[in-house]
Amino acid sequence: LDSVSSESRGALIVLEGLDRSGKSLQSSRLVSYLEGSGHSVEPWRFPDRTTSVGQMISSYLANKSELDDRTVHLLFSANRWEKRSQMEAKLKAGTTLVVDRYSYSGVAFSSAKGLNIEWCKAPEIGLLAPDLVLYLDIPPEKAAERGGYGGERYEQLEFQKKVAEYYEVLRDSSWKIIDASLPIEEIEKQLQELASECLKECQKGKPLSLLWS
Ligand code: T5A
Ligand code: NA
Repeated sequence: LDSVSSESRGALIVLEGLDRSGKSLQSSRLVSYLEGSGHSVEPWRFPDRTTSVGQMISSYLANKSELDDRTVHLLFSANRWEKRSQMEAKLKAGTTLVVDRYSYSGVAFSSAKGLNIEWCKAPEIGLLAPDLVLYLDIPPEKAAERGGYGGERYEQLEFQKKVAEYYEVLRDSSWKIIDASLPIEEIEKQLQELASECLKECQKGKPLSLLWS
């Protein structure tokens, strides 16, 4: 007999949404919830600003450096590729990853600048596909009213409206759309239910797949 692992893999759960839609807040709450339910889980985020590629991105986002649009796009993508093998190893070892932004941010933000969407998707091909994308849906005007908005390069209303349009184009069957203007606790509850369902599917043996399919 094949020694098929009886241990189930972790789930790749991604949070997406406009700037200030509540992704970071809900990611950390979801991680706490899953930990509390006895799962092995880690919070991840992109851009991962701790790597040298991530530092270039961070300086660009803070308007401390200028970079060509395509160059920045490829850096964001490279930042995911440099973490890919670690990501796969964690998932296969049974750890669930709750990831704050992923390839959908990469494509939506760069397309909103006017880059061709197929060109933007190309470098993401072969990265791990999320099992579940939790999209925090908020009107751009409402997000703009929230704390801290306006600090970084992309935090401008007109630009965020374009990003929202591209997010809509990118939706696929792994997406769940959550009304992000609801109270924090209500959103939290919905995410807990959706994540729990997703974990069950993964435990039943749902295979990992790759972008974009
Ligand atoms: N980007 C990213 C690309 O262009 N390409 C890529 O490939 C990737 C990965 C940095 C930028 O990079 C771009 C996208 C971004 O513009 P980031 O580091 O994730 O990305 O951005 P941050 O500035 O850290 O985070 P965001 O602006 O996206 O905010 P969040 O995480 O969505 O929102 P959060 O949780 O910090 O909440 C914002 C505020 O709202 C309140 C919170 O308390 C907080 O004050 N809030 C609520 N208020 C009322 N009701 C609710 N339900 C609330 N939920 C949260
Ligand atoms: Na955030």
